[in-house]
Parts: sequence; C-alpha cells; structure tokens
Amino acid sequence: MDDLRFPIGPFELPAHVDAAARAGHIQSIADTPGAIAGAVHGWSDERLDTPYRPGGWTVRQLLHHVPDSHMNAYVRLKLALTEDTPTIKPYDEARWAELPDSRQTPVAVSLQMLDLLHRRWVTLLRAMDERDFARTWKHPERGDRALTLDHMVALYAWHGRHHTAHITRLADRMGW
Ligand code: NI
Repeated sequence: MDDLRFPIGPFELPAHVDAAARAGHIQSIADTPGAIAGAVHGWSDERLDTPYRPGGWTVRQLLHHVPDSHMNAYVRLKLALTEDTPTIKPYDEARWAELPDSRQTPVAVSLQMLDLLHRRWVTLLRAMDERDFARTWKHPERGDRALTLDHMVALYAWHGRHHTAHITRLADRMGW
C-alpha cells in the first residue's frame, strides 16, 4: 500500500550516526533543492494548485513550506553551534502556510530561496567536525532529552526527501 502522507515512511530518530551515514544525510540536504525544482519543472498553475493527497497541502504550499522549515533548521543549527544546548523555538507550520507570502509569492522565488539557503547550510555542514555534530539542543515538546546535531541533520535529510516524494508520487499517480 502506498502511504500518501508518508511516502518514504515517518522519520525515525537514528540510534547512532556514523561518518558514512552523516555524509549521506549532508548529500541528501545538498540534493534537495535540485530534486524539488526538477520535480515541478515546467508545471502549470493548475498542477501547482493540486493537493499532493486528498485534504493535504497543494504542491504550491509545499514549495513555500520547505524553505520556511529549512530556514528554521538553519537557525537552529547555528544556535546549537554557538550556545550550549539551546532550547529551540518551534513554529506553527500550518499557520505559516496560511500567511500572505505563502499564497502570493511566485514558486520560483521559493525554489531560488531554497537553493541559496542550502548552499550556505551545506557549506556550514561540510565544515563541521565530529565534535560539532555531537553538540546538543532541546526541543521544548520533547521533554528533557538532548538531541544532537547528527539527529537534526538526519531529520532534515529525511524532510527534504519526504516532501520531494509527495510531489513525485503525485506526478506518478496523475501521469504527469
Ligand atoms: Ni514538512
């Protein structure tokens, strides 16, 4: 059965991240802007305004959501690199998706924003050493558990592939 909401499965926190897995996560983050842009290349407004699943966000909303999410991720990474176990600030992604910029900005702007953001993000990730990836942060809704930057990088590698798969699976189902 194809799971429309979690086409690559839900995120699972890895117990341990070795150097090869970490390199794979960083490469996945590096590849995300190109993968998403390629998935929607040449799409009409009608395709962009199609929900990726019944009752779900439209592709247009997904294309604005991903840079919103990854901007937060980039800030969280920098906080964790410069402060001791900061508690990060969650955001209401559903309400962000309803703000006027998410409705009125051309998708090309968000695709370019994602590309530029990832260039800086990946530059930073590739310059980090083993100790940097072991630095910790907390999520206020995850109790007292300190997570590492390896966890964060794994999460956003998954997140980019997750939303890319929403788009490519929709295209497959629609024969686009
Ligand atoms: Ni998301």
